[in-house]
Amino acid sequence: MESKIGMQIFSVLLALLLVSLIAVPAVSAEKTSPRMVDEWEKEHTIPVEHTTEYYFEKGQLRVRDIYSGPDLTARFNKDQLEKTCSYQMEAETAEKMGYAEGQRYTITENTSEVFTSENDPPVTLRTYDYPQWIYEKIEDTYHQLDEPVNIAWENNNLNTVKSEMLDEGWWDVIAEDVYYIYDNEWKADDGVANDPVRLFGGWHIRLWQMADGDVVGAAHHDSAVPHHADGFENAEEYIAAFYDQPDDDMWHVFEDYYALNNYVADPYNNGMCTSIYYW
Ligand SMILES: [Ca+2]
Ligand SMILES: [Ca+2]
Ligand SMILES: [Ca+2]
Repeated sequence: MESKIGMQIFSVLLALLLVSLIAVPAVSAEKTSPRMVDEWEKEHTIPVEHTTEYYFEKGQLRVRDIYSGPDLTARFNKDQLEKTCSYQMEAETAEKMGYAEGQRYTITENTSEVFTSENDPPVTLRTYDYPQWIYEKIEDTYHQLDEPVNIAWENNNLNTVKSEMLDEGWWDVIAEDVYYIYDNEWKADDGVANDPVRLFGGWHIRLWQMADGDVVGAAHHDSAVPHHADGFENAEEYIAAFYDQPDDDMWHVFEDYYALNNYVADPYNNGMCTSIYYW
């Protein structure tokens, strides 16, 4: 009897935990931060209304993000910018997460976001060795995310970098929303994660091979589906440690080594990128 009640309490706690994971709105991280904001960023910051719609039907959770506002319309000549992501999910899981079949849930926030067009890429007054931020593509615009580049492999290649993660049992073919950096051109990421789906969360890094021979990564911990980053600094450390094991003779890890001026308050990113060398 006692254990049955125990199980029931456990189930309720689990359900509450899942609901609380979902109830955290997937809003952008804190904008007011000690980092210096470049002129280019200031010029491209636009006040917008951001609406997120969640809709679960027939084993699929659809998340639709819509950005709108007069400044956005004036700049891009569109009423709104819209993007939809879909996640496969059992009805039972969706229900535990608080999504009822056929029901629409909506969250709206007023925010200021950096948007640009393909031919108007980010420029910084100071040149950094690596890109600072990553972007999502919405229709034909690029939206700067509060997601930093936080690991760099000097003079290396994507497959060598990946091999240390694959050795840990990580996956190269994963479900992910493709994001971009600007490196003389807009480049799509190649992601690696500890779980291909990360239904209840997981570790994930997006990687890019840069034109100058370096590899850069945006490491984060993903929340449960629908994903948003709920950790940066912890993921940077967790992944960097794969290159600093007793048998990693050639790798040399310098934690928080390069100032990239991309501090994020929440989830915390200290603005210092970890540099990893191979020699
Ligand atoms: Ca991949
Ligand atoms: Ca290793
Ligand atoms: Ca760091």
